[in-house]
Amino acid sequence: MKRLLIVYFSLLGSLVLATKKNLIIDTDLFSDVDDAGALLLAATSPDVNLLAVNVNHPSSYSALAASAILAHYGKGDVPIGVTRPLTDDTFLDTWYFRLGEYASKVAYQFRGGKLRWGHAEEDAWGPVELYRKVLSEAADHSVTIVSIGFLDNLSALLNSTGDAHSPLPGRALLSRKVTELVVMGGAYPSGKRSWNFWGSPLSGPGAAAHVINSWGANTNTSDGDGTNTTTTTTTAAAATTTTSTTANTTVPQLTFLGNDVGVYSLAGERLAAEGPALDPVGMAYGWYGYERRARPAWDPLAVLYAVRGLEGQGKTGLFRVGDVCEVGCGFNVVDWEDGGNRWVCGGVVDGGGREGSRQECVGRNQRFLRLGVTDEEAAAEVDRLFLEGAWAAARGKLRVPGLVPSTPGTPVGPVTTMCYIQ
Ligand SMILES: [Ca+2]
Repeated sequence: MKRLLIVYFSLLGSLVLATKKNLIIDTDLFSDVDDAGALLLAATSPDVNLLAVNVNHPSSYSALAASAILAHYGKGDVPIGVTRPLTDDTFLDTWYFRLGEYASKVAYQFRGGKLRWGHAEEDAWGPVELYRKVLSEAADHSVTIVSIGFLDNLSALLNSTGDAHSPLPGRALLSRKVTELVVMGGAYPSGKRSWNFWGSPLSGPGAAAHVINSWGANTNTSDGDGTNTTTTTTTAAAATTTTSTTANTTVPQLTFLGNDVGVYSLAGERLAAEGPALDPVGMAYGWYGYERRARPAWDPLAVLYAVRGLEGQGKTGLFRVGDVCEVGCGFNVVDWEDGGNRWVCGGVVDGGGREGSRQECVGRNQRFLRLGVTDEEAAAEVDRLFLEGAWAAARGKLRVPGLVPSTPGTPVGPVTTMCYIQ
């Protein structure tokens, strides 16, 4: 009997491991507090194997706050990268003069994890090297990347060349190891100046346009950005690996979560009010929110989608695939000048990425999401998981792995003035 039980629990353990999602989070963690909420969810979800966190805002406080948050929730061993050159900038709300700064406070008051206070430069990985190390060590097609900020780190990864971690160039390495990239940003079918697509202090709209416009494009001639990169072929037959330096060229799924998914799902107020007294993310929502601590849940919802996928779509699922194309597939195009975006439908279009190019949507593997529940239900689910994760960490309890069913609770108050810093 004892032996049977050992076998049973071994099998159970295998199943549990098999259901965990390998996540890498790429976050700005600076100008809006929902990034902190997203890290809370990723760090406390029993369904996540958090491989790394890359920070795409070049403030040392952003990196240190990520380290502090992960350490608080028991994930202090997760490696952290940050884009360079680092500054000691802190957030100042020059739009509304009502939003507070939280990153430096979290970084100092809850310091811990991989990065020592005052040593972000020495302790943090370069984001490209961290990507390359973690991806090279992962099983093929086993990693989900969640981009909840600017796309500079991902753009740099795509431009990277072989190194000690892998002989593959960046795009080929990503195509081999990543199964899905989830990008919070844009509006669908079209929008202007989505923060994550134009607000990068390092590149403006350039990084977002590079990553998105070149995703799964026919790159026999160019990426659509004028830069020649690895040729990607979208046919399954061509996906066979022939040498150690040849990529499995399957194009990973690229899923967008736009402004509408989360803008009216206000979360964080309950965590700040009902969570543990010394919870870094609950306090961050308090510091950030001025008179209201609930914020649009863009980034936490992006993490939730990355973990759950389209589970329960059409029934109880939080998300469904958006559809604006009458025929065939579509893909996203980001304007290189202003970061606006538009969803292009159809089989073949002219000038999809840049003038003069002909680009197909087939094989680009892109889609965008809509909420499958009400805004209030989505917010309630985020709040519920915030509280569950924060209290579990505070009490030092282990949570039972397994997908947690949605149980929408009390909506978090009315919508008030909000801004579009994501
Ligand atoms: Ca963000």
